[in-house]
Amino acid sequence: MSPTITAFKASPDRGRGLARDMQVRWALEELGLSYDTRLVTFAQMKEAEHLALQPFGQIPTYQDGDLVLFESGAIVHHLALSQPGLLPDDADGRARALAWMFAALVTMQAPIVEFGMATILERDKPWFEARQPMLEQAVRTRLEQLSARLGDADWLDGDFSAGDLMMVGVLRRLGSSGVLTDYANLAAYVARAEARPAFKRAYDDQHQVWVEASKSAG
Ligand code: GTB
Repeated sequence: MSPTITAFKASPDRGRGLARDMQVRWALEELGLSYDTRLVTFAQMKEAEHLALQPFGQIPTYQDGDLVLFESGAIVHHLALSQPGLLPDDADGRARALAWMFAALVTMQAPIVEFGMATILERDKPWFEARQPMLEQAVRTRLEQLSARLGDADWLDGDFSAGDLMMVGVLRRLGSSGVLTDYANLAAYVARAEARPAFKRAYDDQHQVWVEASKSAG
């Protein structure tokens, strides 16, 4: 039986592939694994049935037989370990790919999400004008460091890995801010990842969910 993931019934990102089911879909596609998707509303995510899968009432979740997982990074790591394709063969290489996954989810994601959320939620607050440049600078500091490390390489450490998948998933959240365009090698890195057939399949599938949701809403 195929595993089942959960995703937004009507994603607030309007099908731009920014919700975190995207990384799980992408990993499944990279590995050539089929899967089912169960769509949930915000209300359903807070009900006991979903909380049993995801204690924080969020998507994505992953169910495969008796195994229930939450946290997109843990799900992608589990999938990457399950078969070749997203991690190097050698133990040291696998450890370094895991380090890049953590770097994406902790070091890069924290300032990027804080910057993005403030842009959306704090525009009318008295502190916005003073705080926003500081949040943007925190993002730029990390982008400069990442850009220096990537240099002119295609991927962060050898072949494309789960580390790149998670990193690109985080960097894509900067899309509408325009900040990424100041870092040419990072913008090219994201574009290179988005050109992968597995990314496109995952993107199209989650986009179709939003298309269907908007049809039934209208
Ligand atoms: N650490 C968890 C993981 O990586 O799995 C975080 C999961 C998470 O943040 N899930 C969000 C969620 O379920 C959806 S992805 N939120 C509902 C809730 O908390 O009630 C985050 C997200 C949401 C919206 C956009 N967007 O509109 O652009 C982008 C990303």
